[in-house]
Amino acid sequence: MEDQKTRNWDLDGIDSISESTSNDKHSASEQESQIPIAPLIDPNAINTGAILGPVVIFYGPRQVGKTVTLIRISKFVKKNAGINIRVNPGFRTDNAYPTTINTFNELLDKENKYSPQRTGNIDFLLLDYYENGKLYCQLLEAPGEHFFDENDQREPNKPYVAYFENIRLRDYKKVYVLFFEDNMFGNPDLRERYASKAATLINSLNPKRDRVLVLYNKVDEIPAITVRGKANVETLKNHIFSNPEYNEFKVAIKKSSLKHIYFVPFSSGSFPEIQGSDKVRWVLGLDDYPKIFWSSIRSSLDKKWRLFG
Ligand SMILES: Nc1nc2c(ncn2[C@@H]2O[C@H](COP(=O)(O)OP(=O)(O)OP(=O)(O)O)[C@@H](O)[C@H]2O)c(=O)[nH]1
Ligand SMILES: [Mg+2]
Repeated sequence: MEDQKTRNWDLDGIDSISESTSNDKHSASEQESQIPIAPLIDPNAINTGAILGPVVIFYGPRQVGKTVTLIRISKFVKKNAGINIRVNPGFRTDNAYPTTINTFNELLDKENKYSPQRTGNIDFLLLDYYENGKLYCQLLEAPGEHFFDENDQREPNKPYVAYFENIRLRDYKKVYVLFFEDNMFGNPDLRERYASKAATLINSLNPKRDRVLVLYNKVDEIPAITVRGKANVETLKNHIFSNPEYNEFKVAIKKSSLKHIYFVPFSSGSFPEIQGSDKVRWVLGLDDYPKIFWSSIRSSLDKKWRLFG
């Protein structure tokens, strides 16, 4: 695995995410002074053989909300869609993976009080979604810099890490969920470079086995595309396509022979800051967003591609 020096993989992160930590033993200043340095993951500890497909890949940079979305959609499908969820136990063989599994399971079952602000220990995992006892699909979340590293000047041309290349080339069915948010990176140049990398990905896909879903996250923060609290898909599309920074992305989408590309506005809720604390409360949003996201995933996973289906 290359260049993980800035990885925000904080194994103490659980302190800020579980309810049991409301008597947090760290003061805010202590927490701020902790500079989370990621442990390097040995590439040999990543077992892509655990991916049988179809796999839904959460593709997006750091902090765009992949982990929070993973938790939100998982809570929704578990409660409303009869899906049984298991963190795939064989995806990583490093010593930190059991903590990842426990943290995810804890977040899935508990009512979250705090936003998983330091989601480091649940940043890299494979979920198995079972329906009627059969594996329906898998969801992969990986650290943002594995897709686009805003700290690396080579972007958008930085090569992907080896395990992701391996997944990309495999024949199982894949749905790439391309994450965007408003004012991404707070930097137009980075937005353009990220969109360019996403465009290159789209151009490289195989319409026979690949699907794309564009997820525009944190729409709770964009009154311009929400009407009566709900985001409108056409407004969202215009919002993306009218942005010159996303021109290359727009061209790739328009030229693509991929089957239907879904545009999904998304919000996991709202995240009000708690005064005097470095924590952010997570007020779970309405089910509308995960409902639409889930039905778009299902539609993307055409029946004939379903494993055992
Ligand atoms: N307003 C708003 N904020 C959100 C939403 N989802 C996530 N966030 C915020 O974004 C932060 C980052 O979310 P993560 O899910 O950790 O981001 P990530 O993409 O997994 O980041 P990496 O694991 O570093 O690649 C969270 O701590 C939340 O404060 C949302 O729906 N709305
Ligand atoms: Mg994450």
